[in-house]
Amino acid sequence: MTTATPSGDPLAADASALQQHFDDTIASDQRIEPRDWMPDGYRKTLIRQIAQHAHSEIIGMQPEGNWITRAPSLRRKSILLAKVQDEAGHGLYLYSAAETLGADRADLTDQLISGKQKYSSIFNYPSLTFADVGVIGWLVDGAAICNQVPLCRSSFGPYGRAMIRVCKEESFHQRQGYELLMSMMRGTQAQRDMVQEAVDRWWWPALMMFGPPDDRSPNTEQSMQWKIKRHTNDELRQRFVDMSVPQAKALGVTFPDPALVWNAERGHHDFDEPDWSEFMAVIGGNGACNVERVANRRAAHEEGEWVRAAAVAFANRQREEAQS
Ligand code: FAQ
Repeated sequence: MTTATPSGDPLAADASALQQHFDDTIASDQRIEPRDWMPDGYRKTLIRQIAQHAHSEIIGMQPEGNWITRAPSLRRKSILLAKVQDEAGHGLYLYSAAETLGADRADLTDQLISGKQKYSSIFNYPSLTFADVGVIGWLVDGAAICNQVPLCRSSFGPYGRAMIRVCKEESFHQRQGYELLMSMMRGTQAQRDMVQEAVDRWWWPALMMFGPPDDRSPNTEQSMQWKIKRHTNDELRQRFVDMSVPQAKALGVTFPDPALVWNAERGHHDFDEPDWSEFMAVIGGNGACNVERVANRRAAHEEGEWVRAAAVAFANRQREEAQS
């Protein structure tokens, strides 16, 4: 029911009650659902983050997809096929979550293929050897899990719920990568060298996945207040480094960072800064594979036009038949 404010404006009273309800929901760790009122900035931030996340899953199929036809055994091929297919599923989940906020999926795709919306920097690096498949599973999915487990508690219901399933599947991906690397490390010297070389190339880009340092992250503070993000970029990067070091030791590889040492006082590993100028270049569209990744996505979209048209025609016919 509308109660007028002291100024007597019933609309202003409604707006402040809605804002109060939103603030209370966030403060008490309850979920905001699509039917609830939310501030425009909250909606905009979520659409941006969820769309970028969805685009990352879809573009993220390319580096590993590159190896499906060249996997060294039927077992590795079927595992890789299943993993890449999972990433497509994650993208579709996430586009659906964005749609609950009023975004249009076709519009989001247009923004991706026209270069207006971002996707994760990590997928703009080439996958040069089969060891990259293992390292992507271990480090890239490992970083994705580290970043996404807290997102299961994100304040927006559809996003948090989607993340639960996504994280379960990413955990499987991470283990398959680690198991593949473990097999290679038990193989020949050439295989071990191939793993180390892949680790050297992917380590720094994996650290960049967490985003810019906190003092250069324009969105973190507000996203933390809204409980969209639960930790800052630097906190999650540190968590990832700390969990990766013992895994690297068990595997028998090293990370290409002489500054990476245990700091007993902090109870964490110290490590060097990634090259942030490289990160800025990659997210600005100038990484090794940006042009190729977006061109492939655009071609797939255009070649799929007849499938979308057929699906719409089929749905229309079914509707007409149901009505007749
Ligand atoms: N790459 O203020 P912040 C995966 C942008 S899924 C590109 O810190 P925010 C699964 C950022 O968007 C990987 N752009 O931003 C898989 C913002 O841009 P804008 C994707 C980046 O949002 C595995 C600007 O810089 N995961 O790997 C990056 O608070 C294997 C300023 O940054 C997600 O999307 C970056 N790395 O924090 C698939 C998780 N970092 O629009 C296949 C959800 C930052 O203001 C194979 N997203 N930017 O110009 C998030 O958690 C957050 O959006 C962050 C960035 C942490 C990525």
